[in-house]
Amino acid sequence: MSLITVSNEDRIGTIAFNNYQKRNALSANLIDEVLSAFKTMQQNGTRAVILRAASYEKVWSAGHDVDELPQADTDPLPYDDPLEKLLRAVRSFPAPVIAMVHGSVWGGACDLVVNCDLVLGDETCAFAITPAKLGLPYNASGFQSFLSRLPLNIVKELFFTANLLTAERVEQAGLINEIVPQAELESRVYEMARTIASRSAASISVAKTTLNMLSQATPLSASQFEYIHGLRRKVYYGPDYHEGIQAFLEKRAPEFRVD
Ligand code: KFV
Repeated sequence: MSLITVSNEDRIGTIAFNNYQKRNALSANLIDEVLSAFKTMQQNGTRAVILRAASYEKVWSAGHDVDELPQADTDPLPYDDPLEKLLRAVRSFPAPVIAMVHGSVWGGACDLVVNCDLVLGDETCAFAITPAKLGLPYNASGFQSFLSRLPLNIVKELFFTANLLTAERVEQAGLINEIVPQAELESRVYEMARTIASRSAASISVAKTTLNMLSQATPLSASQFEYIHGLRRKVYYGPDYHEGIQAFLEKRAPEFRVD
């Protein structure tokens, strides 16, 4: 059974997560379906894509499928991880991708939202980034995406507390373009997509590529990158990551060592 629904009308594509049983977790299978939908939409000359959940529920997406994370001693977020492939597909799609968010957004799904070009949410939307609950070392490209969108202190609050940030706070911080009342969310998102579709596709495509490159530009040297990667390696080989994943799988709170 399909884990997403896909539609396309007037060159506006819609990709909707449809696996609420698993809180729309971003499993490899779900991501495969999304990647294939993006490919078809690119071939069809789609002018804007809306990424949403199929129905209005409490959770928009629970993020990376934790069951598919390695349990220890392996980089949990390598370059070829399905989530990383999805983020690159959103960034490289030649037309804008708009996230339409009702409900809570967790972990890697927050990364997905900040990689979308535009984000509209309603008063129920809230964002939590939870690697500190899993003892997981987040990757540099992920931090960079958050930093290109949010002030450093907000990124730190999200990563250090793993608490949900409410709609009002994420709007103030600039993570989303606009909070819209729930009853108007869908019409506002599709209206924005129609406006984009009426403008020059060539102009928008080059604007997206250039803005993404400029906002991701970084002076990090190769040796600094390797230093960071070495720090990450210590964490995913260490006891916190092992304990964090086990605790999630056993549905209990993690007990991280305090020494
Ligand atoms: N991965 C795998 N399974 C998940 C999942 C996830 N991220 N989130 C939920 N599930 C499963 C859960 O195990 C349960 O399965 C079902 O979905 C419903 O979840 O076989 P089961 O027992 O039916 P519940 O019962 O927990 O749902 P609810 O009470 O509505 O709570 C929703 C929510 C989202 C608050 C809770 O499920 C939750 O805290 N999920 C984990 C959220 C999270 O920490 N996500 C970040 C994952 S790590 C990540 O994305 C990355 C990239 N990272 O670096 O850390």
